[in-house]
Amino acid sequence: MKFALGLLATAALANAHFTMQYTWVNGVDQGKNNFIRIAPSNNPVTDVNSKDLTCNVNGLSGASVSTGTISAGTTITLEWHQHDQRTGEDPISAGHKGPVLVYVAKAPSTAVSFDGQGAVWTKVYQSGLLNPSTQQWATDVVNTNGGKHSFTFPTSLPAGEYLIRAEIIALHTASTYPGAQFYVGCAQFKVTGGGSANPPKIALPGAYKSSDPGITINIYNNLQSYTPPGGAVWSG
Ligand SMILES: [Cu+2]
Repeated sequence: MKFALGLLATAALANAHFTMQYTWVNGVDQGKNNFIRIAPSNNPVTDVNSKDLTCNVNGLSGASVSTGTISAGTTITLEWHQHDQRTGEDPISAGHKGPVLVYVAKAPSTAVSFDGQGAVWTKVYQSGLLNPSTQQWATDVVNTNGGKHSFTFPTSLPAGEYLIRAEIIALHTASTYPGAQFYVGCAQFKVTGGGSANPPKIALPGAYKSSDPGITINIYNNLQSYTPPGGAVWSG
C-alpha cells in the first residue's frame, strides 16, 4: 500500500502541469469547463510557432463549447488546476514560476467559429516578477489564491463575441529553448455594451519569439526585472 501511494505521489509530481478549468463573472462561478475550449491534457505548449499557442491543443474551434454573456466592464476571473479537482494539492504546482497574462480577441462573427489566427489579440492584463528581493512571481499569487486571477473587460472595447485567452508561462526550465512552458486557456463570451475603441493587436502565434528575453531566460540568477512577451498592456 505504501508502495502504491509512493508511485501515485511520484506520478503527480512528475506531471505537475495544469489547465484552465473555471471562469467567474463578477465573482460568480460559472461552473467547471463552461465556456472553455478544453484541452486534451494538462501538458504545456512549448513551441512558440505552433497554432496550439493560440488556444491550446484542439483549440482552434469552439464547436462544442457554449458562449457566456457579459457586459463590458465585467470582472472576469480565470481559475486553473493541475488535475480534476479544487483541493488537495497546489492549484498550479509551486515550482512553476512566471508571468500571468490575459488577451482578448473579437470574433468576426461567432466566438464558436473563431480560430483566433492573425493579428487579433489585445493584451489586457499581465503580472510578472512582483518582488525581486523575495523572487515572488505572479504564479505564486495564483497558487495562494486557489488558482485564480482576475481582470476587468475594458469598457471601451466594442460589443460582440470574444475569445478571452489566459496564459501562464512557467519559466523554471526556460534557460534554453524550447524550455518555457505556455499554459493557455480560451473562453468564449458575448460582450454587451462596450465602446468603439480599436486597440493594438498581435498574432499568437506570431508575436512570441524563441529569442525573446521573456521566454528564454534563467530565472535562478537573482533576477531583478522581467518583461513578459507580447508587448505592453493596452490601457483601454
Ligand atoms: Cu508543469
